Amino acid sequence: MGTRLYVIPASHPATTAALMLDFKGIPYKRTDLMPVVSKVALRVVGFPRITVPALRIDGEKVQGSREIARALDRIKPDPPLFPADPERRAAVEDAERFGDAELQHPIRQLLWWGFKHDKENLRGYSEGAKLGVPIGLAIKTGGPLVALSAHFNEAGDANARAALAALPDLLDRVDAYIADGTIGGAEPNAADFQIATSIGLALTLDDLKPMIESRPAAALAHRYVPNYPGHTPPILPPAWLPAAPAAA
Ligand SMILES: N[C@@H](CCC(=O)N[C@@H](CS)C(=O)NCC(=O)O)C(=O)O
Repeated sequence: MGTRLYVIPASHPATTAALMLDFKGIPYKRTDLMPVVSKVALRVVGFPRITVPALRIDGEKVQGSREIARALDRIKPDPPLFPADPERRAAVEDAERFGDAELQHPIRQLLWWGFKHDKENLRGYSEGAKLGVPIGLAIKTGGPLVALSAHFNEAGDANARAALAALPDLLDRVDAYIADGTIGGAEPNAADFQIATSIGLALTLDDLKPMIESRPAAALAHRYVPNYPGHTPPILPPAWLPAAPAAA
């Protein structure tokens, strides 16, 4: 049985799983799912949970970016996604957990807040995806799915604003992991792939770019996801955004 990765186009953890499969040199087929519809589709094909990434490999069903990292290392140990040294492994696992549990979601919420306010932006994020319907039609009729996704991701004004306010500290954490060598080293590890995709996705939002682009975090994203699909032109209320530094 072949390897198949189930994704939602431009999903950052799904991109993490794709990068890890490529790193391992494991060929796979990709199934693109529409948000919300994905929840039902994943259950129909036998996954226990309702989120992507979901991977079918060697007859096993593995779901979640962190679970997939461990399954791939078990199935094909070389090249490794985690260092052999226990202390270094613990540091990578800490950074990976941070990327999954703390960094992913605020960026997801800002993205869905943006789609809720202009669903036309979905087009770029779906580039190259095979959704079973023409993308123009999916966008035209996609209002209810966007509203539901924004709802499921709790991407209302208050949470989007809180996500934006949290971003500088989250980016400081990423820069600190790079500075102490946990990520950003010569060889990538699971935390590199986990974190780079969230930063890559954040960089597709013009409103977030100024907060990120001069940071080491941006270089990490350019290295691993140089062509992250999608673009959200300025859309957040200016009052939410940090003031631009005064001209000298
Ligand atoms: N922390 C999980 C995140 C999984 C997750 O929330 N994935 C989103 C896409 S980024 C999803 O499947 N959402 C379902 C939907 O939008 O309907 C992981 O890294 O695997």
